[in-house]
Amino acid sequence: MNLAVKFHDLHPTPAITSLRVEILMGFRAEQKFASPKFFYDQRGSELFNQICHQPEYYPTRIEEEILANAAEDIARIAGHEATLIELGSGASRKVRLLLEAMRPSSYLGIDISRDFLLESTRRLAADYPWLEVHAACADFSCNMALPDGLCCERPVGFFPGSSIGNFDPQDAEDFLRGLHPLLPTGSGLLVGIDLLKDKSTLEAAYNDAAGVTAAFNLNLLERLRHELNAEIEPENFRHQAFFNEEQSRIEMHLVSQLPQVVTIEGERFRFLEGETIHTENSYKYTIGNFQALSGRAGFEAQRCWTDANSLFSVHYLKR
Ligand code: AVI
Repeated sequence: MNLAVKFHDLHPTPAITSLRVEILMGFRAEQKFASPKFFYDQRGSELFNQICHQPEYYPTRIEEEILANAAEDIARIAGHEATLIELGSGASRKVRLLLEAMRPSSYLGIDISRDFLLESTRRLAADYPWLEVHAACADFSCNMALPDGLCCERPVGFFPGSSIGNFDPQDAEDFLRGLHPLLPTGSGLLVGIDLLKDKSTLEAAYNDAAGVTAAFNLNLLERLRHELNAEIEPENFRHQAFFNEEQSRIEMHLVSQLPQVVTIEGERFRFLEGETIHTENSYKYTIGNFQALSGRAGFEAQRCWTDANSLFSVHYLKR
């Protein structure tokens, strides 16, 4: 094990307990649903990483372009020697675009997928020997305190990828408010937000031709089979993603291809043909709508960077 990464297990067994409780609750609802945070087991995290390289999935490519162009500007506004805290750090790829310009004193990656987190923070520590690297396995959608022993004088939050778009707007506001203990008054938060745009570009991004997003969505059912001993056949479901204009969100569903009964932990769930499990919402904002939302949550908009086609935006907010 590379001791260069200081690992903090904030919740020893968060995922499995909440997986069981939350999946059963979601399957009992009239519109069956599952939280998108359950996509991210090891395989799901790998598939998400592949999604980010699909030609139709513009958010990653464009956000990286914005971050690379704005890195010096971001460093000027966020300052040097910060503790950079990445929420949902995944492959810890985008942060690399900021490290040389920002020269933070330490980095804390927080992610729900333990093995994936360890792998990516170890790589980061190896590539940036001057950086103190910490990793914490946690569900960042729950209120969280900093790990003991992490000195955090100048915290700067980093929440890229428009992951905040996976919360309903009210939950997004509550989530930002919940970051106050982590980011005290005066600290900064850098957030990536996908922007509202034409339906065809949005729908193509969630229906890539190579079928990676479909595999990512269906992998949730594999996870239920392996971790909850669910009797459920992934091939009896298909991926669906569409833009709901009224709600300004992409919705992802798993559509039952036939009338069927699935069993989870001995409980039976009946599906009609065409009935769906709603697995994800991905809200799309205008710059003004997002700034208003973050303002209500106690974060003041300081700067916003976007690309030439206004596909994506990166915001620096101040507490
Ligand atoms: C992580 N999150 C911001 C992605 C999104 O675009 O909502 C997850 C994703 N789902 C399907 N493709 C990507």
